[in-house]
Amino acid sequence: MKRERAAKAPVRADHGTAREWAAGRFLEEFPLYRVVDEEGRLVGGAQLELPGSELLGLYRWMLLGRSLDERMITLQRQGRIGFYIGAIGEEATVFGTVAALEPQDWIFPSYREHGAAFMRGLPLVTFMANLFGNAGDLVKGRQMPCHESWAPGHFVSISSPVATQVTQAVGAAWAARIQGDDMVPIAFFGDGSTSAHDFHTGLNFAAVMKLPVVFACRNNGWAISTPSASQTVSETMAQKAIGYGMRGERVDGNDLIAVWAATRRARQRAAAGQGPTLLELVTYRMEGHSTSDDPRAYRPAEVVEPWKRKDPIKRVQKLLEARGLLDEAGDAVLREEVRLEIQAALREAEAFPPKPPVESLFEDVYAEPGWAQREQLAELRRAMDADPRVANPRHVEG
Ligand SMILES: Cc1ncc(C[n+]2csc(CCOP(=O)(O)OP(=O)(O)O)c2C)c(N)n1
Ligand SMILES: [Mg+2]
Repeated sequence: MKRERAAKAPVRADHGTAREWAAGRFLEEFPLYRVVDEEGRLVGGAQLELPGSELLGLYRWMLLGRSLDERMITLQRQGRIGFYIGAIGEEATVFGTVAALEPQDWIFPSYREHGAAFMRGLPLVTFMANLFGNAGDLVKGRQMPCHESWAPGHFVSISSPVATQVTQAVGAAWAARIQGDDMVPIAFFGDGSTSAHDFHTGLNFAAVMKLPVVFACRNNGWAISTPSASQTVSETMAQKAIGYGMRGERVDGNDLIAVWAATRRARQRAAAGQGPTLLELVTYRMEGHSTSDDPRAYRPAEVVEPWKRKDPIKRVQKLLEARGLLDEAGDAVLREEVRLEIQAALREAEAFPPKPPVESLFEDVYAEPGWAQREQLAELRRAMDADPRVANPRHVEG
């Protein structure tokens, strides 16, 4: 009986009528904002407002982000770490946004924005120690791997529950308003996250209260195996802003300069008391959702092909070359620098003891451990001394 039901085609809503009604009107209302085309040329009269040195710096960050993602995926395949989730192909959405913020602005990341933490000073070694869950892990194994946090850089913990970042950032914006702080938080989330209730609750509240906050929706086409066309009938994500009465902008998410300029506008509006902005950053998830996913199960390889030509890193490279800021030799130097930086960090991160000390299990609950924690720790130590399998469940006698 069960098998019969599974064999049937899934029930799908008929989106025809809604799509006919929309028929391009929102694409017109929310044109894709772009500054640099795929060949690295400025689009129709656009000005490059970002100074050359900053652009070169951002290019290096993007190279680092890509190279790190590739290396960490390999590490997972080698069995040296358990899990990784990165942003291959989406680098412009991470580095372009954060570059446009002020240092005091809090970042509420989803799970692909590691690059934002690095820009705010998180050492690569500390990031990697979290991947290993070893003694160098700042959160002492209490988070998932690849879920770093970096309070000194105003970077809230990476969190997997989707869209929770939206309501959290809205709360932070409200607090900033009450305290009179010049602080504009940014919330990162994906296209799939726009179906979660936190997205709607957060956007509505932010608009009603005219809060200083930026919503960065990375529309990478997929929510694990669900394509965005099955996620929503809206032609764009940006148009969802209309329903809440806020400004929406659709941006080429593979164009670093467009992302930077749109974020800067949104930040300026927020800081000037003009309320929140929903940015739709149109990009593409080039790899699987995470190392736990195999996109070959649901996505033909051909659909990825056109996006290879839109690579955000190649685009900046071409722009830099056209402006005489980079040549082949300079590019090779940068890539080698980044490779060595990652290699050195990896060596250092792997050298930490494999586990945080056992007493860390009882820390961070109270300012000072109480009698109960002290007794539990003593009991655990006795048990560990009596039987090595307590400390290392994989320990085999003999
Ligand atoms: C509240 C909640 N529901 C479901 C999930 C399971 N889940 C993990 S990732 C994901 C897809 C999210 O897609 P999207 O928002 O487009 O982000 P992307 O992975 O593409 O960056 C889902 C549904 C979750 N993490 N949290
Ligand atoms: Mg997505």
